[in-house]
Amino acid sequence: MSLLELYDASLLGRANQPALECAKADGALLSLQFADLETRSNRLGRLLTDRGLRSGDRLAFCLSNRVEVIDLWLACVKLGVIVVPINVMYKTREISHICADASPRAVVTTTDRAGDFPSGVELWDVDTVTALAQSLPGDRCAVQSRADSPAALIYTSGTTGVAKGAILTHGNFAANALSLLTAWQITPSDRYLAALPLFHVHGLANGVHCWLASGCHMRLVERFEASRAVQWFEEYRPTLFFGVPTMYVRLLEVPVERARAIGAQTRLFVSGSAPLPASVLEQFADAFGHTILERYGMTETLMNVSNPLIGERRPGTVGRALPMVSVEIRDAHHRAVATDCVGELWVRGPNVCSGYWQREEATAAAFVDGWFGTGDIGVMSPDGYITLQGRRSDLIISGGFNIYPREIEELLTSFAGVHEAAVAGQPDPVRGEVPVAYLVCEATTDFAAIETQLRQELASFKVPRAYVRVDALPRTALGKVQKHLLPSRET
Ligand code: MLC
Ligand code: AMP
Repeated sequence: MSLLELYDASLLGRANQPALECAKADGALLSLQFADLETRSNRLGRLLTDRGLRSGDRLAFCLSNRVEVIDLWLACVKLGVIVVPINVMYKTREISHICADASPRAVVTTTDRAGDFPSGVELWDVDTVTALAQSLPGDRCAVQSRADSPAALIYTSGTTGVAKGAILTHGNFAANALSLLTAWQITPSDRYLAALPLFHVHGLANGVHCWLASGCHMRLVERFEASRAVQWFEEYRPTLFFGVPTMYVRLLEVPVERARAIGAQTRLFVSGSAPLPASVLEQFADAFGHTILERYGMTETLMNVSNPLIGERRPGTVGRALPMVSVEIRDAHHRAVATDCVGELWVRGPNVCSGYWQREEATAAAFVDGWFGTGDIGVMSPDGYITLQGRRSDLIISGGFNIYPREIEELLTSFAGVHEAAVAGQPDPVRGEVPVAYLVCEATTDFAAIETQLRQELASFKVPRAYVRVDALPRTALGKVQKHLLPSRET
């Protein structure tokens, strides 16, 4: 099945229903029906075809949330073109790696970002592309994709710190959408407030797909801003909100009476991408009158596990396996462990990616007999609820964005005078964790200079919040750094 057939229930079946609203450049609200999205993406599809893009080619985008990302996604799905989202916060170094690895035909972006791209990468200005497409025919031109046709390469890192493109197929996105629609009972009468970035699977595979597959209404905002969130909730009156824990922490600042009123009009608040602290769940329930529904997924697998819509949302757990998804907790020898015993989560189902782009070894290492090893450690209760307890690999999640310490450590040790470096996550009440760098270095090492350089090479959320000079890194007899023994520190 092509994703297009799933979307057609709304694109064609609900053509004259309101579909989407978002702010235009002048601040006025742009309202579109599903038929408008169909026409806009057909026109863009013509332009992409005229520019030589064909099924299987890659096209990247590096954009904040805006309607053109939706146009681009729909046009590419229709043409079988593989979309490569790039995090807008990435700097030249990070972008260069993705462009070299995915070799997109072009990157759709804004002119102010041109300096962040390596030479040789073709850049298309989003406004120019949109304006040119407007004069092209609006009738549909689509190829037949299959469930196993790649729809997107979404970059995510392993322990090596080198980002790999997870190949997500039409079938992966379709299965994920159908699973969530069923589990969370999303219907055309829902109203979804979309504040998650569309360059990650939480915003794209869950948000956009629950919207398109249900034919509900979506309000798209450029990015989550705590100071504007109350206004969005009060004006738009969403029934659905998906967020990372940091967004819920920010929403706790909403005055209690307004929080109650927002809670009364909202049907479902979902959290994922990082652990939701039990204290936030409790405080949110007190203020908004809702127990946030926590679920668990990852880029490579989309959504695996969810607390139930109806039934017990058990605090501290991520719930039970979603429809169509098999989850097993295994020991290091791939044997399933008993309930209440700790092990690694392995998953299998139509939601799991087909592998990593042009990385046969990494793909082979990730799968055993069709099961995908998530690297997440947890336990399953006798009634199937899963509690996550950590990760097999070194990962910091800050505000829902993943940070691989190894990437930062390699940069740090490239500075003159830095002999050894370890980057560890330090608890943070808002972002969950923030990175802190521990350095074995010369007395003359200038942390300010290191920070300036890192800011040019890394997305801001990866830049350490503090630098700590240590005499030596605590290591095991085998030389592995014991990060839990590093001194904690006020940032
Ligand atoms: C954050 N920043 C952005 C941005 N979001 N910059 C540009 N575009 C965006 N969309 C930058 C800010 O400029 C700032 O930079 C820093 O991040 C913090 O911003 P803030 O305004 O202080 O926001 P805050 O209230 O802390 O909230 C941050 C946040 C953001 C929640 C809005 O962290 C966010 O959007 N997180 C979502 C991540 C996500 O979608 N993850 C899903 C991955 S998929 P500076 O320079 O001040 O640091 C996955 C699988 C799964 O994990 O299970 O879902
Ligand atoms: P990403 O690589 O960005 O897709 O991040 C996926 C990782 O986020 C998972 O492997 C988990 O470690 C983490 N994650 C996602 N959802 C949750 C959750 N609800 N609680 C804890 N960790 C989560």
